[in-house]
Amino acid sequence: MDNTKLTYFDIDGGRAEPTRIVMSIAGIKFDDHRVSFPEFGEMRESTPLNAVPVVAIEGVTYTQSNAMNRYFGKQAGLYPSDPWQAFLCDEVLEIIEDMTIVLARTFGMEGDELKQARDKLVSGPFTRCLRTLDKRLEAAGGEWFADQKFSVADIKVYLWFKRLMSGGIDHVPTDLMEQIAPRLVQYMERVAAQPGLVAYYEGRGN
Ligand SMILES: N[C@@H](CCC(=O)N[C@@H](CS)C(=O)NCC(=O)O)C(=O)O
Repeated sequence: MDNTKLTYFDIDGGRAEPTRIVMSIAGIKFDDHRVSFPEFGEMRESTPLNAVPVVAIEGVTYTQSNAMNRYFGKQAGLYPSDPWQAFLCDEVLEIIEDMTIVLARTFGMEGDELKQARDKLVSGPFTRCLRTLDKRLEAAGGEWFADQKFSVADIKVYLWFKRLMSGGIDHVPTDLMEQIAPRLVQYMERVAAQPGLVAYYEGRGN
């Protein structure tokens, strides 16, 4: 599928980053179209839901990052064929989507308002998310979230927590995972060492 164009912000993260990696692992040649925030402002209304990421396939523009993760994930061998394992994979994808939504609500806040909102996220949804993922990982055998192997769910979890605890999201402690679900720290290292991920970032020069 050479006629594929993925449009998203020019950041190595966010909602499109798992899709970029999955497409690269699948060996799909695509136009990695990166736009600045002002450019997004100009093109926003030309997208179906006034949002990115969007993927144009054979000239038709589609939305929804997790649909992209599943579709390209199947082509990369990173999405379970067994229905139950697919459910476990999907649950994790959607948990991270929920976390993305609640975090996005705090963008644009400042000062005390921002601190209060972020503190609430840390003690509420982010803590619940970490506890739930810790349980799920243990129940799935301790290494991967689904199918006993590396999947799109692992890519999504890894990228989300890497960014969340990078120190770049104000008022979110960088040791949050260590505090709440220390077993996941080792999991993060396992995902970071996956050859597909390593090759993708080597190819990007970082
Ligand atoms: N459910 C959609 C959500 C897309 C979404 O909300 N994208 C954000 C950026 S990550 C956006 O474009 N928001 C509109 C805006 O900022 O004006 C998906 O997963 O692709």
